[in-house]
Amino acid sequence: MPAFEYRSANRAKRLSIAVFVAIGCAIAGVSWGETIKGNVRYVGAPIEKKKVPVTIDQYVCGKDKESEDLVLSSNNGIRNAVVSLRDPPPNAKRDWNLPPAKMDQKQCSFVPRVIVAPVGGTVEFLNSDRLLHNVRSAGKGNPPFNRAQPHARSISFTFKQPELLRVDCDLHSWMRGWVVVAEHPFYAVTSESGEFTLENVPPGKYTLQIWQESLGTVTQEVTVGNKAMATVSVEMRRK
Ligand SMILES: [Cu+2]
Repeated sequence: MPAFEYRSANRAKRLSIAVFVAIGCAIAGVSWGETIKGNVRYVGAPIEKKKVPVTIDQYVCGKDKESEDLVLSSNNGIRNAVVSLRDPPPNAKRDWNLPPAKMDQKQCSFVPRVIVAPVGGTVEFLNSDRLLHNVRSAGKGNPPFNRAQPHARSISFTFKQPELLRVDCDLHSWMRGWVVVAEHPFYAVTSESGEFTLENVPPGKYTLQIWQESLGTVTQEVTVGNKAMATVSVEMRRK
């Protein structure tokens, strides 16, 4: 076989193998990206648990509430920290599939306290308590809102701009929630034990941004390779 034909045949063979693997992965639902798995941990002086004075509506809210602005697991895993890629890969999908974001009001707390919603997505606020709450937020990129919310009424808002929004209830001063309006899919909220997973991240070097409402923001570099799962341990402390 002449050299040229041989090279062409080889190239065609390599191409067909690549196409075959790509189709195989697509059928199997395998993505090309990798997973970043990690945990966010508190380091520093022990945190004293703060009590929140419940002055009204104790029949629903309870008499004693613990502050939820920094909740740690038994080994100092930080709950409700938001982990994201500061510089997402190019062409990061804007309209990704997230289940509809919901934030309930239960026993006079926002549950979950921290949620992520995509830009253009809707957040539904609920009230499971048999009393009146309200939901108020003074966003800058998104229109501010302030709506009374009787029991069992659902109120939905759509957010058009990426922003970190604080949500309050004016009737119960301790109530606080956070809506993270995200412009790309690489966001995660840490679990009770401080763990998080970011999936389908293309190989590359990234800066992780980690935010927690009472500890602020820290960053950490992470490299995602072609094979192994990237694991990260993040430490946060009081500033
Ligand atoms: Cu309330």
